[in-house]
Amino acid sequence: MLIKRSPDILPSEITDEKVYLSRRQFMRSTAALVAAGAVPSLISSQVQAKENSSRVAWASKIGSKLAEAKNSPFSTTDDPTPFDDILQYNNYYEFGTNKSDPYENSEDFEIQPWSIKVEGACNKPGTYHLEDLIKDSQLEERIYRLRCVEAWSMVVPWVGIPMATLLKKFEPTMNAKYVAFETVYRPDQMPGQKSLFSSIDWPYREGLRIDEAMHPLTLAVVGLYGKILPNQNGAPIRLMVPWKYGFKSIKSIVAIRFVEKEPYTTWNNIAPNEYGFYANVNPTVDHPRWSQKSERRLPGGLFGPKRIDTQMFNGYAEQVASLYSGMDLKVNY
Ligand SMILES: Nc1nc2c(c(=O)[nH]1)N[C@H]1C(S)=C(S)[C@@H](COP(=O)(O)O)O[C@H]1N2
Ligand SMILES: [Mo]
Repeated sequence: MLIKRSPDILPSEITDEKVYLSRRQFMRSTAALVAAGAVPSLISSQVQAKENSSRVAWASKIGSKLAEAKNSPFSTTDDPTPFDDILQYNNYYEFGTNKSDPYENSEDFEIQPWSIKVEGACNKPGTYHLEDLIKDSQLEERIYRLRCVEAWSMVVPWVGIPMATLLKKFEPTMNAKYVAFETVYRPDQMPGQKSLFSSIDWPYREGLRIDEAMHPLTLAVVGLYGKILPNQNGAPIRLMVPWKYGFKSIKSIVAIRFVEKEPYTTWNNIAPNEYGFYANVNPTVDHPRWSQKSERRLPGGLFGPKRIDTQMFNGYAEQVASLYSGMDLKVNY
């Protein structure tokens, strides 16, 4: 996601395979790979999400619902990535740009009380307490592949409700062609939002076409591995759109807006030629600076990173390809 090269991004993430292999001459030993974080599962022991009183309060509100989450037929049979890796290898620039920063810096982030402001083309705008929005809904566990635009991927057992179930509560009108989402702006708890070097115009914003937002695969996530979402993964509520690059799946949502025109979205605004509004996972359309044909699946193996082919729509083509029929996906990347 970075515009300029930064040492925290592994060559494997941002360069094509050929350049990557030649750079690897310099860091061939397993020790060097471990130090560089290429094999996170080796360096992480059993860590837990860091707790604070607001998290304990939230867990006491929805813990029993999480425990009753039902399995979903939409889950992949790919091996889930270990909890440790999901907790410590994150993109959440509000807490810093290194992969371990969100784990390190989000301990004091407060997730209670939490409300969401709903605006725009709907019959039920207003400010809603999060618990009121999910208390009547059955939670589901959905094991999804997550493919970052940086060419790494994980498999995550999310817990949530269909985004459609959430959005329908607000009764969107015919003018709701898109849905815009916004992350909380709280610089006192989010050091990245105070950084003078940030290229992001806070708050982080994302958006979907209404049919994408209402698609049965699109999830409003409140949990992970059966627990409330860790702060670094977007507590207390985030979006998950499994067929799109990870940056679409915005974290810690405080605003939902139904709009008529394609909304402002953070990465598209920073570098429109690199990060499209659609951002569908597509191995046939390379990022201008690296290939999207394959990805590094976390965790790595004992002897190095695990590279696998990237699938069209991240493997969800059967369910979502029809959303884009007639569209040129090289133009609408
Ligand atoms: N608010 C916010 N949401 C965000 C991001 C971010 O920096 N800020 N990063 C995105 C990117 S690039 C990815 S790959 C995923 C990572 O989710 P994870 O850390 O839970 O694996 O979150 C996305 N959502
Ligand atoms: Mo990402």
